[in-house]
Amino acid sequence: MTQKTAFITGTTAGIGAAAARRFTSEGWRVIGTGRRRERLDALAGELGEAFHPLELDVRDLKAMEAAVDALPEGFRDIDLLLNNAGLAPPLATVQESELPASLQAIDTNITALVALTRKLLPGLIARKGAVINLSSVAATYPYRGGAVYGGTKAFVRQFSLDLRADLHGTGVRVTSIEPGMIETEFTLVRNGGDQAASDALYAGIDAMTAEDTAEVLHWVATLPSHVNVNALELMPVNQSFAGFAVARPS
Ligand code: NDP
Ligand code: 8X3
Repeated sequence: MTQKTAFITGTTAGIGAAAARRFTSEGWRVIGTGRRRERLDALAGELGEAFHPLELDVRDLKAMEAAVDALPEGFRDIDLLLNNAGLAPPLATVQESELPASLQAIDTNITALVALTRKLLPGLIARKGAVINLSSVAATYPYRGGAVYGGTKAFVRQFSLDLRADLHGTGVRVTSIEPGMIETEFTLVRNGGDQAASDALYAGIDAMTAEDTAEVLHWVATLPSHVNVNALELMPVNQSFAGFAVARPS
């Protein structure tokens, strides 16, 4: 079997790091991005020659395109784009939210994802590759304080489905992965580095792990090439649904 190559954004933590480990352990080459150089170096030390680190803020579209154009021999033929880098602004109603945090999430979760996908599509079409996008249950189930995050993930879900239509007949597969609670640095970032708040959210619920998610991502990527998973929703058993909120103004 010829060695395949995955381009994974956000490999310095959480799902992306676990996916980089999982795909390289299965014989793939992985290009992994992130802003934190020391974490990329540590991962490169761990994974060896199969891993090509790219220190990159995905919101810097020019730098991202230049980095793709400068990929070394052996990492140019990309079979899988895993759009994983992303974050949530702090939980806040829109009326109480800070605009810069919202814009950061929109730029990262939407703009960068669209730009990188567009950049890599010619090669993915030529190789009949695949695109897997990290959406979220927040794309489908609204919750108070999550409008911008949920909005970005609804975009990712719909973009994935429409991209399938654009790629009709090319053999390129596209999947929207829509998980619930996975214990990563996601909540730490959302809460501005408050480890206690993150620990409290995940305490006692047996949340999904980054490795659980990497298992699903690898499964989707290695299904027979005539099978397309359009969208896949996942939750830990201990997370489900709440009812509608009803106000009774007096
Ligand atoms: P983590 O915070 O653990 O990891 C996020 C990764 O994204 C890091 O590697 C970070 O790298 C990278 N990243 C963030 N912003 C940028 C940027 N501007 N440029 C480059 N890289 C960036 O979170 P998760 O692993 O949990 O999240 C991964 C994806 O999964 C996200 O899209 C998230 O929305 C989604 N998701 C997460 C869920 C969860 O419960 N954890 C549930 C559903 C979806 P660095 O900071 O080094 O740049
Ligand atoms: C985040 C999923 O369930 O933590 O994408 O809001 S959840």
